[in-house]
Amino acid sequence: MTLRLMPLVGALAILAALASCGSSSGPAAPPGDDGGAAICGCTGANAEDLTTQTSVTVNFGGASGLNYVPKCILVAPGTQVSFEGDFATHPLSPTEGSGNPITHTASGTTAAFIFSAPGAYGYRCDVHFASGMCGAVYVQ
Ligand SMILES: [Cu+2]
Repeated sequence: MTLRLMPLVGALAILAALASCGSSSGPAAPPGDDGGAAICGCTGANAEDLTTQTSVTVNFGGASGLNYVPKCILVAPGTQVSFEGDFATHPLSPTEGSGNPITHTASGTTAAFIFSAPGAYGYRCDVHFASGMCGAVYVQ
């Protein structure tokens, strides 16, 4: 009986060893190591790290002036980013980033977008971007 179980025990030990090997992965790329150019002065490296939050609010216009606050953010995949301000005065448009979840918004005072895929996504105010009214969302 004992002898018959020996091959099974050995197989299990090998499987356990393989499983532990499979769990290792390469070092994570540092924030901002996206290989791309800065977006509106933002890089992943200078972005505000909000990866512990599942939803983030970016304010613009009003008390924030011709700015998005916070302008450069780093969030985890699946995070909802809500823009709050007057879109009629500050129409929002996506810029950089393929699959950018931001859609053109020119009315209302709040719009929320889910950032599912890792990447670097830019946006701007159509009226004031020349004055630096733009920002970026890094997802990692
Ligand atoms: Cu504006």
